[in-house]
Parts: sequence; structure tokens; C-alpha cells
Amino acid sequence: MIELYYWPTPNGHKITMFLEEAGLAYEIKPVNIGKGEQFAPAFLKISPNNRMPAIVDTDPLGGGEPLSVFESGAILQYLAEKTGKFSPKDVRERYVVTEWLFWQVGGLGPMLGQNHHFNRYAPEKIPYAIDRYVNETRRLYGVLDKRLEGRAYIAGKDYTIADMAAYPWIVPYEAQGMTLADFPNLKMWFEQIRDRDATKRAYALADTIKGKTDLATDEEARKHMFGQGALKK
Ligand SMILES: N[C@@H](CCC(=O)N[C@@H](CS)C(=O)NCC(=O)O)C(=O)O
Repeated sequence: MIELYYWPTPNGHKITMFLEEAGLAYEIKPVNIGKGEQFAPAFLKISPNNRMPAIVDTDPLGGGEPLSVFESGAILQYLAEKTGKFSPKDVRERYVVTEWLFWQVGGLGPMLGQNHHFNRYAPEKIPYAIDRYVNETRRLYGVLDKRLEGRAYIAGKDYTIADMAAYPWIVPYEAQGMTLADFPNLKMWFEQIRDRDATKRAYALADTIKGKTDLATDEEARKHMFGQGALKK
């Protein structure tokens, strides 16, 4: 059984998309990041960076004690290895998936996260910051659009964890100031993934999680999310 420490955000959706695709049994452990639950000592033992998602596999690859994994890219790689699904066996092909997975966790996610922050959540509108991250978002969309030229999915003809990592970050494209019609290959890719049954199930599940706060207006949530310093020893 996979215990999934989760909140309905882009990084959370990546993992429910995989679990729904693979048909693995899992149990959601909500981590309400607007209420500060990411700082609970028991959660920090699993995820020392106070971020979700994280998993605990009670029946882990290799056997033995339950195994915990934090960082969405590492979780996707673990689940792909465990199930033998959504990552190619061939070394060269697998490293293409790894490249784009790292591109997502190191670039697409953080940059679009800053776009969300300065466009939607920052108390003052700072044109320099907004322009910087909207421009970077546009550049990254362009990179992905080019990669998808003549390819159904990021790694080629098969749907992989690289696609699952990138898709949830494109879902809020309007709020990021993007128009999908400007990126025709990306648009086709986006619509194909959106229409998969597993994607629909993952997003339907997200809607059942109660207590989601609006970071633009909820003062308590803003304090937890945007007022962080070093963790106490
Ligand atoms: N690099 C991490 C990022 C995870 C992340 O930023 N999660 C956010 C929600 S999308 C979170 O847990 N935020 C809680 C906080 O900021 O304290 C990953 O890919 O798993």
C-alpha cells in the first residue's frame, strides 16, 4: 500500500496521476499546507523540506521496512521502477525521460511557481518580477512546444512520468498569462493528457479534498506559506 502525503496542487497531482494510471492501491494522507501541517514533526521525518508530496510504501521495492520518498520527481521514478510502467527499459530512452523530468522539477515547476506568486499572491504588483517570470514561462512553454513537434509525448510515442510531471503545471496556463493556441504542439499534448481517464480521476479526487484555502486572500495560509524562515532545531 502506498500512503500518499498530498494536497491538491500541481506537485500533488503528478503523483495521483501516476497512481491512477498504474492502478496501484493508495491511501491519501492530506497535508493541509494552508494550515501549516507540512511542519508537523511526523511529516518532517518523511519530508524534511516541509513540502508535499511524499510517500510511504508499506510494501516496498526490495522488501523490508516501509520506505519513504519525498520530492515528486524521485517519487515518480520510484513508482515507475516499482511497477515497471511509464519509464522505458532501454537506457538511452530512459535518460530522455530523466532529462525532461529534471527539466520539470528544476525549471518548469519553480519558474511557474514564481509566476503564480508574483501574478496572484504577492501583496504588491512588481512589474519587473511579473515580467521576468511571465517571460520565463513563455520561454519554457516554447521549449516544450518545440520538443513536442512530431511527438505525441515528451519522450516520443509513449506516455511517461516526464509528461505526468509537466502536465499539472500547464493546467493553470491562463493564470500564468499564456494562450495555448500560441503553442500548437503543446496544446495537442495537453488535450490528450487532459482527456485520459486516469487524469480525470486524479483531478476529480483533488476536488474531494476539503479545506483548500485561497492563497490570495487567506491570511493564515499566507503566513504558513510565505512567512517561512529556517526550521527550528
Ligand atoms: N520540489 C518539490 C516541490 C514541492 C512543493 O513545492 N510543494 C508545495 C506545494 S505545490 C508545498 O508543499 N508547499 C508547502 C510550503 O511551501 O510550506 C517537489 O517537486 O516535490
